[in-house]
Amino acid sequence: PQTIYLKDYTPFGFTVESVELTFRLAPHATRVLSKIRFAPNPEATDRTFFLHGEDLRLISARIDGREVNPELSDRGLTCAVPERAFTWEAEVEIDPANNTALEGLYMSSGMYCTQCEAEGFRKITFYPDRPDVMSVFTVRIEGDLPVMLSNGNKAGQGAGWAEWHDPWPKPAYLFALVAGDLVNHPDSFTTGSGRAVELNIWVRPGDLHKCAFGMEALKRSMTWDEEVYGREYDLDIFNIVAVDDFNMGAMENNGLNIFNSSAVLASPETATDANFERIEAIIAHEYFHNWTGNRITCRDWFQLCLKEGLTVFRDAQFTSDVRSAPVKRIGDVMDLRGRQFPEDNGPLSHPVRPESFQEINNFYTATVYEKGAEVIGMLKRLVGEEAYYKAVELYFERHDGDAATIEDWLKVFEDTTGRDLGQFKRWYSQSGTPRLTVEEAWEPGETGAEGVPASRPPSRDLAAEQGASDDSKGSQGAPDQVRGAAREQASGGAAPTGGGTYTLTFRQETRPTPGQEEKLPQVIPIAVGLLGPNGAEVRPTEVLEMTQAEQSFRFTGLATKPVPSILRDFSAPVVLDRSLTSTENAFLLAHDTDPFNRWEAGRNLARATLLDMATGDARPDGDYLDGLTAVLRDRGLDPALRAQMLALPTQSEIAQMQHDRGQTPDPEAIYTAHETLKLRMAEHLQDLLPVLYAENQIEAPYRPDADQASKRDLSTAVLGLLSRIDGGAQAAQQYARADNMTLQLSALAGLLIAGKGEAELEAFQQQWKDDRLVMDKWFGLQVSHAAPARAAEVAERLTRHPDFTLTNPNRFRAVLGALGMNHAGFHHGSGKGYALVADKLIALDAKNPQTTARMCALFQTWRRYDASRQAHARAALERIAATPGLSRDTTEMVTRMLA
Ligand code: HT7
Ligand code: ZN
Repeated sequence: PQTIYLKDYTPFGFTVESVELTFRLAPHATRVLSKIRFAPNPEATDRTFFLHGEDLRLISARIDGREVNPELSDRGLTCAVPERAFTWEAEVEIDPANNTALEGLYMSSGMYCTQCEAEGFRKITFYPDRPDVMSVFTVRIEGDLPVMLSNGNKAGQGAGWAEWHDPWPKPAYLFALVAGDLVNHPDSFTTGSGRAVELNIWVRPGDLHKCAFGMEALKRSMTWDEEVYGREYDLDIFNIVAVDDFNMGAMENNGLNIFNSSAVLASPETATDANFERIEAIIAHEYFHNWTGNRITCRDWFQLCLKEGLTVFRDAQFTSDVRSAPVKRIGDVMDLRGRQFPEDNGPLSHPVRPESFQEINNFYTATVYEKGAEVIGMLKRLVGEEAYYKAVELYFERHDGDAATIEDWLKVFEDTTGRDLGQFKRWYSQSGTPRLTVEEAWEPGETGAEGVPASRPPSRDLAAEQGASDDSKGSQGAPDQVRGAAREQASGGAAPTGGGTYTLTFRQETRPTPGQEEKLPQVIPIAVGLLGPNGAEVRPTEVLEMTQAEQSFRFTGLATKPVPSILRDFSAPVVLDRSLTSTENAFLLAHDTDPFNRWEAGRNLARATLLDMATGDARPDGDYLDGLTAVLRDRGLDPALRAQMLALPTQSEIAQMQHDRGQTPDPEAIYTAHETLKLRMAEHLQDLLPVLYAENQIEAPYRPDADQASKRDLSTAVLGLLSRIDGGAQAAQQYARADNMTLQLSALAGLLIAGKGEAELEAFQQQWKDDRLVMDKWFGLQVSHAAPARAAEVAERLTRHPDFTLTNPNRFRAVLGALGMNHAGFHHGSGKGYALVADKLIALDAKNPQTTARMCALFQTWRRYDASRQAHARAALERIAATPGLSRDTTEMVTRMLA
């Protein structure tokens, strides 16, 4: 397969002035007529007229009305064209009903729908299918279907036809069409400048009761983007459509967002609190793309993080504003560590802006999205809140209507702040997770605390020996909300001052990653606060700007040796390699004013305990259990935060830590340690658990808001532990009275934890057999709760269930994805987990390469394990690689993992 390089970018030889498309819909023989006005592009030198096109049957082609005979290949066509503007017309035939790849125009549950990002439009008609070719589209849809939608505003409709016109020039990847027997949940929104916008969520008739929450989330997102970023919606209508068969979460097509049903449909009876929160975030994400992605798009696919990193960052800001900021931050960091860190430190490692690819669909990754968002967060921290919004304003002003690059993005920050972001740019080009080590030094003042006048505030210098002593740099980052709160709490008592100096010396190192042996120092914003020995904060958070491989920062004027709280709010996507004693962690768990680091301290204790337990028969650390008890008792703490404190590091996180320390993880031992620790926790907390459970029951009718969800989060976490010591009694009671899916599912999980639940599983199936989204939960739950030795067997049995199908990615992920996430089950010593996943991926690849390739990543950590497991995993990967006719997508993934 061909490799495409960022460095080879050249503009297309022609501009596209307008696009007119006519669709004559028929399941197996849809005709697509295109009329495209091309003109020579003055900015290009290469005038080769190549149009992408795949799986198309060309019926006819004309230039300026005259029949032409283009040269066809399996990737597209070339044709001789005039050296002036001309009109290209083509008619092609496609087969949506047989399109199981879910790219281009396909059918799902009887409706037509499209997915064009990244390169799906070329399966609809011949076109320069690249993001820097933008044009105005007019679309006519002909067919015998009640609802026929496309991008932009409605231009007309009659019996058997509808016309749409999108006034905003867009690349082909944002084209969309939907047609089917759909019903709508309507609403409206008035923009800040007073324009009325018609809003609709379109669904299959039986799903109309599941739209209300999504609609409210949409309106909240529209308001938020106006208030926070000053961005108004720009069309007369905004349509969302729910589709059952969909490769990812949702797609931001101009004015016609298409959603995986799981990312928009929700009712209290069928969706959990986590589902509601995810829906709110995805609706916001797709809506925010209207400006960061659509109005300003990407010059080429290497710039994907320009729209995705920024939009993930924006949706996280939104969630933090409408829910709890610390809970959101902790959740995002867990996700980053669980998905992005293994990617960044394994065979699939690539920079936030990759420099080459074979199949772009393989680069919609945690690195591009989540690390890409972290990079924006660091930029904001470094330049400060005010400068950040000023720079983004300039970005919108300067680049509206452009297909832009990361260089354009960084330039607006350089122009507004006067900073040189040359070194910062390494975050975009250097792969791998930097590892930060820290050493501390304390020099007491000669006369101790009393020697310094109280009027002299403690201060911090950049150590002189580093040659850079611009003290203002470290305080450029304006406090964000979390740090503001920390400062307020600290002001309860005057900070004791003295003559002591405290020095933190950091070292950064990034290990080699595929294709990058040498790493250069990166700019790392390290948010630090200092606590006094009694737990009071003596220095509020400030952002230290590390730019060198090794760098010291000095804090002067301190009365006593402080306890540092480092990398507050997870201020950079790095591994902080700092071995604290359990007493120090317990101190931070009890006193840190930064909610993230307080959680992290508890997490450190849990990690240390699990590592000990996985390598010997050590007992749980007493400091951990006592600290946890104190936190759980603290009624002033958000219940959701307490639930996060109660959650253990995942088994794969422990495996990752062992691997980082040069040990070979044993999944069985880690599983046993995990199970044992949960049991010990339940025993230790046995008096408190029923109290917490009772305190967090809700009498009021179900609402998916943060207040209620937070209480249910804690009662769910508590029930999980309780089920280990009460034989599932509480879970059985909860199951019997549950009137919403959050309670029903957590009760079912509790029963499975207690080794019960057979009857309830059957009842659940009977109750929900007609609801695909709920049945996905039923499939997934059984696999994720299966004991390691049985997980592959359970998954295999479920793949023989009559409702299992390869054509629905949600169902495939529910079973095989859940097996991949069952750490000890997937990595079971028998190799059965690997073999089953390989079998199913081989079968899926023939139908849906995109989902197959994404799910191949389950194997990315295979080299961490022992020789026998490695042999099983290698055999599975080699079997996939050797499959005749394997897709380009999957070939690239397995090749990278086997390299
Ligand atoms: N921009 C979209 C990314 C995407 C996608 C979505 C659905 C199906 C296939 C897809 N390929 C790429 C989604 C987003 O980031 O918002
Ligand atoms: Zn996105």
